[in-house]
Amino acid sequence: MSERLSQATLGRLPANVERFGYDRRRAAAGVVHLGIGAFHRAHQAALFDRLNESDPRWAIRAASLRSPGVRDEMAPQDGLYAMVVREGGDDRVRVIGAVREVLVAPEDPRTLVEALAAPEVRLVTLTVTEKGYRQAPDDPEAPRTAAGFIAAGLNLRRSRGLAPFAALSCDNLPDNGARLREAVLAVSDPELGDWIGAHVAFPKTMVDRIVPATDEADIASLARHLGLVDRAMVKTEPFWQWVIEDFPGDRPDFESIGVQMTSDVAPWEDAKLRLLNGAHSAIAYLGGLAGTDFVHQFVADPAGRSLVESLWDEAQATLDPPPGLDLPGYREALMRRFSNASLQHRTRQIAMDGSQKLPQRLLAPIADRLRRGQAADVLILAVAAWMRWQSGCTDAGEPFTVDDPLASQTGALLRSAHGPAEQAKALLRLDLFPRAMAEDERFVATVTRQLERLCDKGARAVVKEIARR
Ligand code: CS2
Repeated sequence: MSERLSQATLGRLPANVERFGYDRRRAAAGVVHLGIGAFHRAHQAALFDRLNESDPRWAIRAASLRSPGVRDEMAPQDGLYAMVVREGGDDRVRVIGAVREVLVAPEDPRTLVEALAAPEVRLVTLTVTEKGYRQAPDDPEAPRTAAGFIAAGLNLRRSRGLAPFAALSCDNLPDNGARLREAVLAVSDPELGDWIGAHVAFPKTMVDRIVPATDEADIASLARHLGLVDRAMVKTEPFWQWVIEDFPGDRPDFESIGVQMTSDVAPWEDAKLRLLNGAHSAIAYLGGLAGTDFVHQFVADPAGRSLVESLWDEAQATLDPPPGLDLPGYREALMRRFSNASLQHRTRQIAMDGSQKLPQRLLAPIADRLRRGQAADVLILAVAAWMRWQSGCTDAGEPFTVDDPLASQTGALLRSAHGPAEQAKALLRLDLFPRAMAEDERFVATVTRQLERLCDKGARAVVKEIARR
């Protein structure tokens, strides 16, 4: 079987496959999305697919800022793909029609700038991952980065007398709106900067849905179900959440699709980053070192589960939960989400780009606890596990490539040091560690002790010891 899912083959889908319920050709493309990965396809695009049923102004023109991979998968399918929602051996499949086309920025930057300046565009959204916000300054005349494209698009709109769009960062960073605004202003000339300052909204957002990378087995099993091949499919869990700082202007009726609009995203963001993502990173490094392939396997082991609960006890005490967030209930739901065995979420996937993730997930709650004179042994153990991960070797001696923008730097620092104490000290020189923390004696002593334990006994034994405590 090799025939693809597409507009022409839609009619052949089995009856139990749900599909978009609006006329795609008549929907206006009110959104440009930068960075079309699996997360976007399973979160925002799937939600806007619902939105278009009542207000067909929110089709998406998406762009890849780096490679043509996603475009090459989606173009032969007319932008269609299936979202497979998995839990307990039960798969619900919906074909999503919200993505109109995929542009590849490096192939044709002008077309993307023109797309950003199209009159019907009201909203520009981004998922460019954490490292997308730390790129070198860009040139709006020949943009390469998300910030560069946004500045160039806004500049063109201003010169044509068009209203600006709102720019919505959907990446897992605290204060993501302010970071995006800063990055865009850094590449704008003063006049454009003033216009942006006066007219452009950069709302803060919190996004949540677990979306493991699709593999060939997923594609093959969906093909058996659909009778058609879909190389752009995504798999995900039933849960999703999106909290957006409310903003003025012609925006989608977010409330109608279940998005939470608020004046204060920060407490939602902190809870999600420190509980969900913090635990994810701990599982990624401790599990990865121990040879545990999947998140659900880590929490199926009582010792792993108890480690996650201890980490949450430490992190939870640093939170100031927003009204409406019941932390014990949130933790219980999270543990259920992590236990979802049909997702097959790889620890290696989460381990990626740790240097960009640690500050908001682990170092921020550690700093809060140190400031209050509280111990943070489990959070610091997770940092030590990240340090050990930088050696590129599991506890069983299996080598792997450290996938991180700082990998060559961390590799060099480790090679210059002998033994865990020197290694910890060397890595603490990296910018990602706030100076006050790198010089805090309690922190240095604890991270060194935890790294020594990991090197001596291996991650699995250390996790067991902590569970027995
Ligand atoms: C994960 C996140 O890969 C990772 O770093 O922690 O992608 C996580 O699955 C999402 O933030 C869930 O919303």
